[in-house]
Amino acid sequence: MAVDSDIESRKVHPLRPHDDTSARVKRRGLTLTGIAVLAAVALSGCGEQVKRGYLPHGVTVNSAHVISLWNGSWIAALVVGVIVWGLIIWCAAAYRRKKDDTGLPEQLRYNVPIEILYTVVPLFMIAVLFYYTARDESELLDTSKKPDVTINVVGKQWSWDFNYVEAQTYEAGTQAELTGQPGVEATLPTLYLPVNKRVQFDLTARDVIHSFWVPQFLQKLDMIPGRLNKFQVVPTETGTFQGKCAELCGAYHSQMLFRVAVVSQADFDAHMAQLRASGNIGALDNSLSREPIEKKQQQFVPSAAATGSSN
Ligand SMILES: [Cu+2]
Repeated sequence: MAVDSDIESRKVHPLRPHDDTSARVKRRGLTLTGIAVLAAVALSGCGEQVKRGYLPHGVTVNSAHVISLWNGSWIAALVVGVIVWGLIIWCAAAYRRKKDDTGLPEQLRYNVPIEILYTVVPLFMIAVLFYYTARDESELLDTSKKPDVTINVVGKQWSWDFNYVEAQTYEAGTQAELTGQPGVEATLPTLYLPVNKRVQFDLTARDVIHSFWVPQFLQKLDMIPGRLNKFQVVPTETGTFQGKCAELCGAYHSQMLFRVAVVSQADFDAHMAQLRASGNIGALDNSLSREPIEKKQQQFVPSAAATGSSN
C-alpha cells in the first residue's frame, strides 16, 4: 500500500512546485544590482582603452569602422553569453533535486515551439553579424576612390620592397636582425606616407604568401604570389608605427619587420627626392619575383607591366 500511495502522489506532483517567494525575488534583484555596479566600475576605470575594445590606438579614417564592428560583436556575444549562462545556472539551481523529491522528474520531449525558437534565434543572430561584417568589409576594401599616393608593397622572404608609383622611386628592404640590443629599429626598412592623404597599397609577393600588417591601421591583407591585393587608408596622425608580416612565411618570419613613418606632405616629398637622388629610379620590377603577376592583373601593377618578357 505504501508503494501505491507513493506512485499516486508522484502522478499528482511529478515535480515539487517551486514557489517564488518574495525573498528570492529580492535576492535576484540584489544579484543584478551587483553585476551592474561591477560592470560600471570596470568600464569607468579604463576609459579610452575600453571604448576601443582594447584594440591598439587606430591611426586611419577606417579605424572607427573596425572598432565599432569589434565592439558590437563583443557586446552581442556577451549578451548571448549572459543569457545562456543565466539560463544554465537558473535551471541547475531552480530544478535541483530537493530533499523530499522522490523518483524521476517528469520526462518531457518534443517541445515544438522551443525547438523552433532555438533554431530561428541563432539564424537571426548570425544574419545580423553577417550583415555588419559584409557591410564593413566592403567599405574597408573599397578602392574606387582615386588615391593621392600609390605604393606597391612587395613581401619577400624576409623583408619588404616599397615601390612609390607616382614618385617613380623605391626602397629595397633587408631583413631585420634581432640581436637583443637596442637600436635594431633604426635598421628596419621604413615606409613613408603623407598624413591626411589617401594612400593605396598594391600588395604583391615575390615568393610565398605574406601578410601586410600595421597593427595601428587595425587592418591587414594577405600578399599572394602572382596576385594583386589592394586596400586604401587615409592616415590621420603623424608618427612612426610598427609593421610586420602576419603570415608564417618561413624561418625568419619573425624578423620580417618594417616601420611606417606618417609625415607631412613636405617631408614625404623630401624623402622621395632623397631616394631618387640615391639612384633608386623607377620600380623594382616583377621579374625579381618567383611568379609573374596574373595576366589580367598586370595592368594594375606598374612594376609588373614594365617587365614585359618575364611575364
Ligand atoms: Cu612574411
